[in-house]
Amino acid sequence: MNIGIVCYASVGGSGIIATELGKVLASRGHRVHILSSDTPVRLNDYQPGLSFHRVETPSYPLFREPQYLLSLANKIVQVSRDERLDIVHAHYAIPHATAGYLARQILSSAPDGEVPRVITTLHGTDITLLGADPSYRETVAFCIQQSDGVTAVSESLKADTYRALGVECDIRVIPNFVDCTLNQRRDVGALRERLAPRGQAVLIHVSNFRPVKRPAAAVEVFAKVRRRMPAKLLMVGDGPDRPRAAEVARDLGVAVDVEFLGEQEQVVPLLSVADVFLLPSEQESFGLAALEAMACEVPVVASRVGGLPEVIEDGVTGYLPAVDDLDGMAAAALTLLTDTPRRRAMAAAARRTAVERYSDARIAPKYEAYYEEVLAARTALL
Ligand code: GMT
Repeated sequence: MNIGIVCYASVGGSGIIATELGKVLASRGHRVHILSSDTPVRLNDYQPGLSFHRVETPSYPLFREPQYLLSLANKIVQVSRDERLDIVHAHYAIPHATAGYLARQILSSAPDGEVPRVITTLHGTDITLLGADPSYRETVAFCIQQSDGVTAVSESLKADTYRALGVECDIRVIPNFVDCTLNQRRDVGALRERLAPRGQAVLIHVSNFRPVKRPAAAVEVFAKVRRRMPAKLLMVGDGPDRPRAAEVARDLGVAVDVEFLGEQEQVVPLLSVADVFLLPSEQESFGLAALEAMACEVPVVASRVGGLPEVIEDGVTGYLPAVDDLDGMAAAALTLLTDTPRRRAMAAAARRTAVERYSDARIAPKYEAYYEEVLAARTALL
């Protein structure tokens, strides 16, 4: 198949999944075209069958806002014509579902033009935070509904979409995935020695430090753990809540044991150092960062929200206290850090879950089958 994938280039789960999907599909013989405003973070090496199309958005003194939706729709039209795309797969509804809809309308207005099918994958904040906002709601709902196919990354997000947007289309759940060959625990003794030189326990938080991720709460949980045992916290990522998280670390007197590492391209070595992953998010439709930790044998302590209970089995691959129960999260982390046999068993279960339920080899065929189904529905209409 010829597949166009539209995604964000910034650090974030939807762009990562879109790019990783492009790589897997190309390795399975499809021709994949990734469309974005910049090279996505995980699109680092040349791969046969995979190409990148930059969306340029010209500025003009009259505009106070960049006209990205227009330039993206235009680019989808061009790439669809040049590459004869069968599928345009929009990752994150805002504004990608709208750009896909516009492009399809433009293409179908041309006589004898080939019209690709538009599939939208909902990732989370495009529904729960932004899509439900009255400023966007009607347009987002309309464009999702107009897609030829819609997927959501968890049952929880599917339910949220029906509830928040009132759409009536069928939504297929295809969960996120992880490359379990690349994402596996490595021997990083020297790095661990450097980051935790006195044999301290190592906790880690990886996110884009937006308010919804609550990085400051991760520091609060850590401070409670630190009161009971020697430990270090690695804070990986960057974003608006980083200064607040650093301030909380100072206020709670644990700044010396909290390392802010900023955005990191190579997270696997850092996960390989860690004993526990902290994800105290306010909302999380899936929690890709948690899944990547699990693939690296790191049990997760996260809030019991959204799609996290679908990914993390409470008491088996991690712990899921209520979102405001920071004491519970600290107690769960302490259980893992002090009970080594239990931590090892949960680490192994976490890896097993990643391999058996969420490996790319297991999930990519689900997307292929869905593409085929959507294309077959078109053929039936002709
Ligand atoms: O909200 C973010 O932090 C980023 C966002 C994205 O699209 O990049 O993440 C959402 O999509 C990820 C990939 O499907 C999910 O793993 C995250 O759980 C989801 N974030 C939220 O629901 C808050």
